Amino acid sequence: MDISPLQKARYEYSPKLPGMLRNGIADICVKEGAATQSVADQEKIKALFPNTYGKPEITFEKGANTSEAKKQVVGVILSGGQAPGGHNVISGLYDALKATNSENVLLGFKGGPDGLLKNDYVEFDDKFIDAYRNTGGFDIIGSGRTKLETVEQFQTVAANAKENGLTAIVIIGGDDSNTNAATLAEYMAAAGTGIQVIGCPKTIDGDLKNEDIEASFGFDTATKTYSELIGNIERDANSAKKYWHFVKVMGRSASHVALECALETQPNICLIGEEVATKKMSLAQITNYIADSVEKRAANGNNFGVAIIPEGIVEFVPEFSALIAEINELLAGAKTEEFNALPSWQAKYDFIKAGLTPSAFAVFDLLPVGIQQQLFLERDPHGNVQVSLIESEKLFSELVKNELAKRKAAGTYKGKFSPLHHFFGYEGRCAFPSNFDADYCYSLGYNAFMLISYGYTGYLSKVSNISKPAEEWIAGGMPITKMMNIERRNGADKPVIRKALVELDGKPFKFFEANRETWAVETCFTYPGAIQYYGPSSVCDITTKTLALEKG
Ligand code: FBP
Repeated sequence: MDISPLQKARYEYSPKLPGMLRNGIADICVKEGAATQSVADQEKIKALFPNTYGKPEITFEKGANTSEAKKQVVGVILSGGQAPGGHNVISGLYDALKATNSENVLLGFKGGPDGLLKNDYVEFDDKFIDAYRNTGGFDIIGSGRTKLETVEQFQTVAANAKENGLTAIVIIGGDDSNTNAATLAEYMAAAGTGIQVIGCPKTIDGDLKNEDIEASFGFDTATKTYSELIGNIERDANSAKKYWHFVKVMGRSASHVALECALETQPNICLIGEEVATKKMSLAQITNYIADSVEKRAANGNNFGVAIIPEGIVEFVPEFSALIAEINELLAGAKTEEFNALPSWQAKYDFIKAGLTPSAFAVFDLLPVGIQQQLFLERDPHGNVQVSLIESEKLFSELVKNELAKRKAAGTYKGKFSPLHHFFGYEGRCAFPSNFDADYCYSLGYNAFMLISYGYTGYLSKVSNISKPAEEWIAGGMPITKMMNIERRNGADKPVIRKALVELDGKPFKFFEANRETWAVETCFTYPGAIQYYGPSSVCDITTKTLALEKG
């Protein structure tokens, strides 16, 4: 098979492990910390996880390995959206497992949780693993979004695991997948299967983060990839001086990705969903905020700029989420068919006008027709508006265009406004992992095996102190229940890992806030360039600005 020179070179890259894991398996001992408690709702979580709750934090140290010598057969899955570094979690896990005992076995279950349910797996060997080391993507075994949450599913997983002689399962996923890992671990313990379950923190969104998990893997590479592209666009904008670029970036509800890209590239505008929600900003306020920047820059002769829009922004605009709730009601059940049967957009528009409250209709009427139609056409299997498909980059550029037209008529704005639109998401999810992600992921996988060999279950593989060089990283584990609280999901109270949104009093946001007024008017663009894999460590091994600010 043909491979690129970079792919070939990356196969040969040796990921860096935390110092305490570097001397070889025989020299890794464990230190248990104090018992833990969940972040909230302690009594409820304890009652739901009687076998796995309250366990201690784990740290690995250099010292004689005292783990039980037994053959391990481990199953691994990749779960949810792709994130750079998943292949390295698997290679780290494989290397630790084989270094401990060459008879140990690693099975990769295909297509995410479905693989565990359908008993569809491959057995890894050196040749297989070597073809994926330090590469992006999840194509080694694929991924999937099936939720593992019912007792029937757990029974099936347990039966398949037993059939294959599994001693442990590793789930590589985000907050939902690791919530499932905790529930599966509890089931396995309660049923006395002896099968351990360990999670690894993945997601480019950066929202699986807390006082224990400093970053989810993939965030570093994905944001560096988007920042490279945004920096290139900024340079193009500053060269041509004729376009305003509206760039939507992935990240689901949280705005960590948008904020990190803004810290890396210093655009004129970056919206932060969490701020919009806290300040209860209206569409008009957001529009005016962007239009002010366009107007001020035009007054200086700069009819160009760059605005970053987080994927989940519209959900955070209170009037918009109220509108979406009304639309979902309006088209509930059979009414969708009635609506779809209407002969023209005008007839549909009249139906909408008659069905929405005046305040919701006023918001609807403000939207560009393309977005209005999107709200009614793109619907999920339950008939709900698919918020993530709303082209918010186009929504805001249209609203700004309309506002500028008014300002032009009033004589306050004399510039030219030519918007262009971009959406960066899938471009970053399968990039070759940065050295940071390659090292971090390999360490998470290696460490996951150490947790298995020392008999732990219901733990998240934890590697901390990651803003420092890898030598100083600290390897260990944290009970997943420590990160859990009770939240309302689909009309029921559920134990879930608390999602981390952007903290408005956190250092990354504060830094952005302190600078954004200047960035909005002046041209302060910075150009991060492509991820560098080789060269000085000061260029190749740098972590995100978010992490540097949080830990600095
Ligand atoms: P995870 O939360 O599973 O890591 O997925 C992240 C993500 O990339 C989001 O940023 C994005 O909204 C979503 O996946 C897209 O999902 P899909 O791959 O199903 O289109």
